[in-house]
Amino acid sequence: MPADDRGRNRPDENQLGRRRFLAAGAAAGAAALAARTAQATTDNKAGPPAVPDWTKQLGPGVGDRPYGTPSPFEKNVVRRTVDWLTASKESSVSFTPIAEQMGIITPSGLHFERHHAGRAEIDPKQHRLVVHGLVEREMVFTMEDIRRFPAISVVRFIECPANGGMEWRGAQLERCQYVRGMISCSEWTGVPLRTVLRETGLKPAAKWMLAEGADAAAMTRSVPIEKALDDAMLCYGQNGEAIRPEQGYPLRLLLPGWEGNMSVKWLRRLEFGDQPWHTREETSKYTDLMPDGKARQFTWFMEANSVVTFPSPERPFDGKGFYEMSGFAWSGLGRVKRVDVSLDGGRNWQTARLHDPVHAKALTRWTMPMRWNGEPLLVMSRAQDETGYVQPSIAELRKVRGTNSIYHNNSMLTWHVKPGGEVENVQLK
Ligand SMILES: Nc1nc2c(c(=O)[nH]1)N[C@H]1C(S)=C(S)[C@@H](COP(=O)(O)O)O[C@H]1N2
Ligand SMILES: [Mo]
Repeated sequence: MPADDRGRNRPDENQLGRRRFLAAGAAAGAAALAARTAQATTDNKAGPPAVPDWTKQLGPGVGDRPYGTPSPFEKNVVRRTVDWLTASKESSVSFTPIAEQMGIITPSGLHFERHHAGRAEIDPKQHRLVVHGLVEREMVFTMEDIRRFPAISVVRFIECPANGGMEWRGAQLERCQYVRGMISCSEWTGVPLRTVLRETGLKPAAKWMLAEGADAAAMTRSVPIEKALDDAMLCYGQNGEAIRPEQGYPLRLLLPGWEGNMSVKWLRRLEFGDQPWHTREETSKYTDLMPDGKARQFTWFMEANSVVTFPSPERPFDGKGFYEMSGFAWSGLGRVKRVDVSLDGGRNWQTARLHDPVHAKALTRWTMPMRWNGEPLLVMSRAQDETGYVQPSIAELRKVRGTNSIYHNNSMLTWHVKPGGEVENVQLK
C-alpha cells in the first residue's frame, strides 16, 4: 500500500482542547506536541507568518468550474476495485472510501457501484416505466409523469448483501473500504411507490411485484407486495441533484433497508403477480448456502452492522495521545439504538456516543474519545438496533451459517492496532 494511500490522521489539538490534554496529565504527550508544533512552524513555508503564493496572486475566477470537484489534494479519496474479485469490469463492484467519509451522507461521486452488465446510459426523454400484470389499469409513465407526483426526500443507505462476503473464512482485505465499503448513504428524492400504485390500482390477487432494470442485465427481483406498499420509492434524485448514472439515472427503485440488489437501477418495468418469479438473482445468486447444503431464499433484510473507520487499516494512529475513535453503524430494520466499542477484543465494552441525526435505515455516526499509550489493541464495534437485535461475532454467525455463504456477513470486525500505530484486519476465534 503506497504511503500516501494511508490517509494518516493526526490528533487535532483544537478539537480535544489543550487544557484537557494537560489536565489528563499527558505531560510527555504535550511536550511532544509542542515540539511538533515548533517543527511545523520552521518547516512550513506557507503558514503564518510566511505569505504563501496563493495569497500573492488572484485565483481562478467564478465560473471557472461550472460543476465543482474536490480539491486535487483529496485525490486518494476515491472508489476502489479489487482486481481478483470479479471476472470483468462490466459485472463488478467498486467500494466507497468509508474511512474518509465525513458525516453520514456519501458524496454521490463516491457511492459504491455494483453493475451486472455495465452502467446503462439512458436518455430520460426516451425512458419509460411500464406497470402491468395484476393492476386495474396498465400504465406507461414518462419521467415527466413521475416527477409530477408529490415528492419526498429520505436519508437511507444502500448496502450490497455481499458486503463483507469475502471474509466468511478469515480476514483477508487490508482496508475497511474493501471489508465494509459496499455501503453508501444518500438523501434520495422521489415518489412513494404506493402513490403511483393508486393510479394503476391493484387487483386483490396481487401479492408480488417484479422490478426490472433497463440495463443489459435486465436485472429482475421479486418484491412482496407489503414492501411495495410500505416504504418503497421511485427515486430520481440523489443528494440534491438528479440520481447519478452509476446509481440508476434516470429512475431507480429504492427498498430501504433491504438487500441493495433489490433496489433495481434504471427501472423500466413493474409487473404484479400472485407469486414470486424465482429469477436468477433470487435463486442462483443472493441466496445463503447453509451448513446442511440447503440455501435460504428471500433473506431481504440487511441486519444491524457497524465498522470502526478510525483507527482502521487506512487510517492508523500517528503517535501516542488522545484520539476520537469514529465509525458507522446501521440497520435495515430501523434506527441504531446503541453502539458499544471494545479495545481488548471483546472483553470490556464502552458505549459510544451516537451523533444526530439518527435516521432509520441510514448510516449513523458514532464516536468515542480514547487515549492510546502505544499498547496493542483489538478494536471492535457492536451495533444494536431498535428491535433489540445485537450484531453477532463471526464465531456466533458461523455457528448458524457455516462458511459456505457469500451474503449477509454482518459480523463484528476486529482491528489489531500494533505498537507502531499500524492497523491490521484480523479475526478472533
Ligand atoms: N438494473 C440493475 N439494478 C441493480 C444492479 C444491476 O446490475 N442492474 N445491481 C444491484 C446490486 S447487486 C446492488 S448491491 C445495487 C448497487 O447499487 P449502487 O450501484 O447504486 O451502489 O444495485 C442493484 N440494482
Ligand atoms: Mo449487490
